[in-house]
Amino acid sequence: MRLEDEGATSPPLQEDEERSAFVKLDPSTFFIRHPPPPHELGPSITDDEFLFQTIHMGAAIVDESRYRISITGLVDNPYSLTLTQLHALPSTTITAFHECYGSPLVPPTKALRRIGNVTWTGVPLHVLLVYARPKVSGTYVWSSGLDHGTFAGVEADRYQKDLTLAKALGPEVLVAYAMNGQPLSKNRGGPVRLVVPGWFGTNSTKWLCKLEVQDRRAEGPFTTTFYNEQYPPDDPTNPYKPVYGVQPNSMISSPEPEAEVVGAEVVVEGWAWSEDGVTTVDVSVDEGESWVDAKVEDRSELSWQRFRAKLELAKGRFVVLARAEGADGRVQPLGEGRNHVHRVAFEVV
Ligand SMILES: Nc1nc2c(c(=O)[nH]1)N[C@H]1C(S)=C(S)[C@@H](COP(=O)(O)O)O[C@H]1N2
Ligand SMILES: [Mo]
Repeated sequence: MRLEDEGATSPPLQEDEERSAFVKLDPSTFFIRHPPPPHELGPSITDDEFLFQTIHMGAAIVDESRYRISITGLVDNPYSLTLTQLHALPSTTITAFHECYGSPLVPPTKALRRIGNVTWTGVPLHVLLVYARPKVSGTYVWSSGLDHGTFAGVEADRYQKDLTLAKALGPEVLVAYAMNGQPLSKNRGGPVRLVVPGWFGTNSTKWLCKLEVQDRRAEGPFTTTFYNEQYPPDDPTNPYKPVYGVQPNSMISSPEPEAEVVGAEVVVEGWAWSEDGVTTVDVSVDEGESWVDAKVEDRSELSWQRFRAKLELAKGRFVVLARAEGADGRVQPLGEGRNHVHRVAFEVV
């Protein structure tokens, strides 16, 4: 089915009509499921049960029979889609890393490695947007979820995010209804969520009910108070920047912490990722005095990339660290930063 076909779309909705599909929140407040430690994230595709979850105000239970996604704003052809209509459109599957930025309430100094790598299936956002015919004044796309409530004492009538129209038109951005081949669960954002591969998870709005073309950034708390970064903080010359693209990052999945490795040859393995892909990963056992170049697999779609280095080591205790360089030339910091290098202590016996 194509959007142009008869019966493929539904009429535009009245203001807030899409919200009638909201039933209730469960859980009804902030909820986080932490990822397992890096050495348990060895497989290329992360199982749902190993993938972190981040929910600010509660998870929306959605009445699928009432579900409508509204495509509106600065467009010449506003319309809406039922779930059946969305499912009938040609779909795409893409493999991509999925990373949470971390708490927007504290300065971004510590690495959390709230990360996984999964496949998403859905309808490319650009297909839905082009059919709506954005006006030339349109520069952003706002996305809204069916959840609402309070986060960190701030009330929000919806979870609302934005992305630049340029990113929104990229082939990788999906209005998704499946992850790893399974329908999206409630906590994962089902029945439908936005997925913005290459950008931090916060931009991938769950329980998606509305897409609007606009001529400015969204004005709710999740794009102004939260996830609008000024770092270092309190420097008036330092502008606020939206939390969009993911910086170069990596983590070591093997050896695992406190491992006893037998023999002189130690294989260091892990994952590296960044918005534009990772070109180089270097490994060091002397806090960056000297480096060994790891082999990095080519990027496939927006997947994380495996790296592997073989080290010849004497017996004793070591701390290994890995540092990724992105295609844009940025490298992970050794010290402070939300993408600082991962260190693993182990022993050669
Ligand atoms: N509607 C809605 N979408 C949301 C959130 C939310 O609280 N509400 N959390 C965001 C954040 S911060 C992240 S990291 C990802 C997490 O997606 P996951 O729980 O499927 O891993 O969803 C994003 N989308
Ligand atoms: Mo997040």
